Amino acid sequence: MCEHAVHVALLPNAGMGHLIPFLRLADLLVRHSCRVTLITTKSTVSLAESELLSRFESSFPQINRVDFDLLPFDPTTANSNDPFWLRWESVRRSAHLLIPVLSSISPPLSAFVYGMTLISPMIPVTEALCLQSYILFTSSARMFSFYSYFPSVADGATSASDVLEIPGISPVPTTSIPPLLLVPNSLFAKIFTEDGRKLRKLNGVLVNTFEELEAESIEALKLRDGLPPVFALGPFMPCEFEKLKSNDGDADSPLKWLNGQPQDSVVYVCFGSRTAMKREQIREMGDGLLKSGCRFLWVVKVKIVDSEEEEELEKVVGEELMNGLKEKGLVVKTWVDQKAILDHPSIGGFVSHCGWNSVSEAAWYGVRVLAWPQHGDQKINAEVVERSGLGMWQKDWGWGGEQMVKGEEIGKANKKIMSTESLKNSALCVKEAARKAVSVGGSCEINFERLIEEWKDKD
Ligand code: UDP
Ligand code: G50
Repeated sequence: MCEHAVHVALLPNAGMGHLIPFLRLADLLVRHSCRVTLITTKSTVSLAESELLSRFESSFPQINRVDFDLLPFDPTTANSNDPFWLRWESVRRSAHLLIPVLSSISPPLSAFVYGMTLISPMIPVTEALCLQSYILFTSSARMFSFYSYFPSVADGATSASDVLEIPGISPVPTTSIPPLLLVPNSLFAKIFTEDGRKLRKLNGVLVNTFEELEAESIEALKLRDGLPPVFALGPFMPCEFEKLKSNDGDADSPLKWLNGQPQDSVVYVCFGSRTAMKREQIREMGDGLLKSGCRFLWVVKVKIVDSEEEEELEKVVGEELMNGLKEKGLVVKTWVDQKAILDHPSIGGFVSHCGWNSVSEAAWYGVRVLAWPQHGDQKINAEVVERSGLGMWQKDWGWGGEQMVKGEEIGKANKKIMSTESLKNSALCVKEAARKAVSVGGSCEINFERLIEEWKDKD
């Protein structure tokens, strides 16, 4: 690699939903001849993260890995039971420790790209070092539109109504607003608003999206005053290093099981890396899968962090239901290789919480989605799913845990996504557009070159 190559440091937030897109970005940067330094905390919150990092490290020996030593845990600032939130908070508190770390990286950095929840603490760091400051926004451009507009909502600039009018995009129903933002004085709302006000201090925002999936939001962001340039670099492609090794030989390996199923016959059910469902809802889901009459591959999650997953599936799902389920499908509680599953010809539909990585992967593989947003940004992402033709959204199910959705209804909705030909075709059109975006001369390539030129100019 030449001495003057662009050198970028990456600092992902905790959680697979953040780490995965950061590592895919690292892969993209390397393929564009950039030098990459990856900054990570010594220990990760979940086992899935540390395993992925070690696979990544073996695939990219040329990538420089730097440890970020956090300040000791301070129980007085603990404000949540969610281990990922606790980690985010402690990374924010430790941000200033990065000043000597970043300044000693050699060759000197052209830019620093960090996670979207770290804006306020990282700006003084990059200012102190005169370093170009970028975030990777790991959700949709629609969510970024909402995020960047939200401070004016918090200031009371908009009147109470059923929808939020954001310039240039279709209105966001107030029922789609992340619930934590509506909790008075919540720390989440405070950080979200405080950071949102500082966006103009950034040099740019990178988003894993593409024109054909989110034309409306991407266009609107170009026209909004007071925002840094937004680079739509997606879709980020699933990478080789993500491939799981240990499970491949297992008798119940999902991929082996899928090999025995007819084409386009299986519904894949998975709610991402950190969304646990209540037991009663898990049982209704099982009942629904049976009632749908479809084949299915169901990843059950009862705890937020993987390593805590100790309980027998029979106990969680119920023995009787579990026996019935075994006839028509496969139920697992381990981490699965989602990209390989979505790529499998037997998969027809995807019941998803609409975490943005899952939406982006469904788009990449052209798998139609039944959206069941559970919390956070997921309803706003589900709006993208619906509008783009990637899938359908059963809006009356509400947020996860808001109401008990009965098996009967889940069964009906599953049948519908599997049997609606127009949905199948529109999801395949999204796939075609996704592939076009990353092809030579596509939008991903064009925007990436623009970004790298910007970094070179400022070197
Ligand atoms: N994922 C996976 N196996 C699992 C669960 C999740 O590979 O068993 C991956 C999935 O492919 C996606 C990421 O983990 O890339 C989850 O990110 P997403 O944004 O969909 O949801 P989050 O976990 O952040 O809620
Ligand atoms: C996770 C979550 C709730 C939630 C979100 C999550 C988002 C994403 C956007 O990712 O809304 C975002 C979150 C925090 C932030 C900036 C941007 O500081 O559990 O709402």
